[in-house]
Amino acid sequence: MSPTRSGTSPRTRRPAVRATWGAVLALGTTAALTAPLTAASAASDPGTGDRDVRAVQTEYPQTTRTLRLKMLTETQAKDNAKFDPAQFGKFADYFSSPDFAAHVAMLPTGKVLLFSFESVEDNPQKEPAPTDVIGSRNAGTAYVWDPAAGEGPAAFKAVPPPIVDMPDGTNQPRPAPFFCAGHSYLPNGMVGVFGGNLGGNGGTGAKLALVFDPWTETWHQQQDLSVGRWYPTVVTDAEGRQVIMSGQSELGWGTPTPVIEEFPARPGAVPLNPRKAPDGVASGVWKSEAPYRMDYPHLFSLNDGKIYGFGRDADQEWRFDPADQTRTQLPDRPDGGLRNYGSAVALPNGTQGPDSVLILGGNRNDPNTYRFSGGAWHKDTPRAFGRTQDDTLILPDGTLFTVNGSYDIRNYGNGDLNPNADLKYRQTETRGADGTWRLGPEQRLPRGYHSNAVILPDGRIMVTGDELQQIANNPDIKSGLNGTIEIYEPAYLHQGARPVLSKVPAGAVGYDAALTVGTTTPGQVSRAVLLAPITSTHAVDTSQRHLDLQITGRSGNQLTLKTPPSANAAPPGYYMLFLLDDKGVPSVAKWVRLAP
Ligand SMILES: [Cu+2]
Repeated sequence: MSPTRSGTSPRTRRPAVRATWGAVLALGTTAALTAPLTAASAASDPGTGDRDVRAVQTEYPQTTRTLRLKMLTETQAKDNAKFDPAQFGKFADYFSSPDFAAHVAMLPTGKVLLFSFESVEDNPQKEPAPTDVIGSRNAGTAYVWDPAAGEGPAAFKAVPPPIVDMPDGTNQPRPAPFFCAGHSYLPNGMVGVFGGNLGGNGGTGAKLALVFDPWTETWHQQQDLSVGRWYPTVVTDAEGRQVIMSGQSELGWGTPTPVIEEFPARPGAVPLNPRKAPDGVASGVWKSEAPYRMDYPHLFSLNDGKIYGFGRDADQEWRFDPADQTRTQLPDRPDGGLRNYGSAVALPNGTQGPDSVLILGGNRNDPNTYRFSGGAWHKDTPRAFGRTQDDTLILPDGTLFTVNGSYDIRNYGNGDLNPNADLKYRQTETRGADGTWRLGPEQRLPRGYHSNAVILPDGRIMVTGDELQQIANNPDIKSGLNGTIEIYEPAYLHQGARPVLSKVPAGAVGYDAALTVGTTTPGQVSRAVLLAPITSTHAVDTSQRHLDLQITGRSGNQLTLKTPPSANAAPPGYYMLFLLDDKGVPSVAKWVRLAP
């Protein structure tokens, strides 16, 4: 066990509790799902008589999955009946997906990229990820989901990563094992994915560098990074260069790399052309380092053009300057402890772009939130309870929405690799304009480790991820659809007629410039908001960003807006433009590309 680990790693620990769930679930009560279980419950298993099922399915049969999902569905409906959709929004849909979606990216085509790995387990009481597996079973998977196509297998398209021969000594080609990598957007709207898993040694960093082109829906391999990175973070800076920090190196778990790299290497130009994907492009090493003890730091490019890096350890907080590649120490986070996989967001700041960051989850015992602004930390309004593995999204109206969460890695409150969840973590929570939080409707599936959520251009929220719960509650384990997606409709979608954004310019728009757009509801528009798309994993989302745009002119069905003042305020790339009415109800967004 490495000293950098808290001792709770599912990668190295076996489950403390092994139970068969059929007998327990047959009781058909919520208590059965929330009570601690013992081996004594491993009784009459309806799956054991079936000679065709694989061993793992015998250990955890379909009947168990079906009953569990039924119970979660029923308790969700019952508990959510008290929430008025016009006040709290509602969970509106739930359907199967072909990917676990440990990683997601909202694409400027309107589709969503989902990627993860081939699982090595159908039994959710065992580690499902091929983290320690060496050879071809350590492989990546990827799909795009088209929300316009709804649900069902035809709404998804497989977009597997390139076949690669990893340097693991086996000579076994496989789809690139890019899971537990880091990612952010290139300024041309493509997704850069860096790092991955080489297998063995408790989690070993791969040097993979890949770019996904959302228009051709193809992957493009770049030159290897200089070090392996498993659990790195990537942020796009104001120039549009992707800065890559941390991650366990090619030597294995417990060897986080301090090396900072950027893509593409200087002096190469950043990719600005949406029709041209980089191929075989090199990354470059920074002159200063980022010596994070823990991986997946929260990185943000704020409106001073600097990168702020908030480590999970309270004393590992730094500011990085991409211009001269230097590092400056920031004050320690005041909670003084370790925050393990909680969310963080760069807070909306009018038309100027974010200058502060809110650190939220990561400590199940601490409901407080911590805001870094003006060079100092401030204890901010608490949520209802502490949770880890949560995702917090900035909605078009500037409110924050927390979804997902659990007790610890692969732990839902009843021990490692025990899918029996403390159901309080299913509750969503929203931070309103007054800065206070309130609990809202609950999601169907508890989703912890590897959970994700993105805001769709139509304002709905897609919730997905967490292979362990998706396996434990799969409506048909033989279907090949391993994951699930749940759709949440925020309260703003239950307020009646929405403003309409009818037209935006086809080409790129510059900074501090006039932006003329069309609307068929000019009298219903009081605000214009740019929202950066979300690409997230492991509660890390460096990309999301919220800016108000000044409305400088109105003429009939045309509005003139003023674009952000500089690339520091909003790095070059694709943004969703929403028009909002005076109640905060957003239009369906259209994509706008900012370019220098
Ligand atoms: Cu992971």
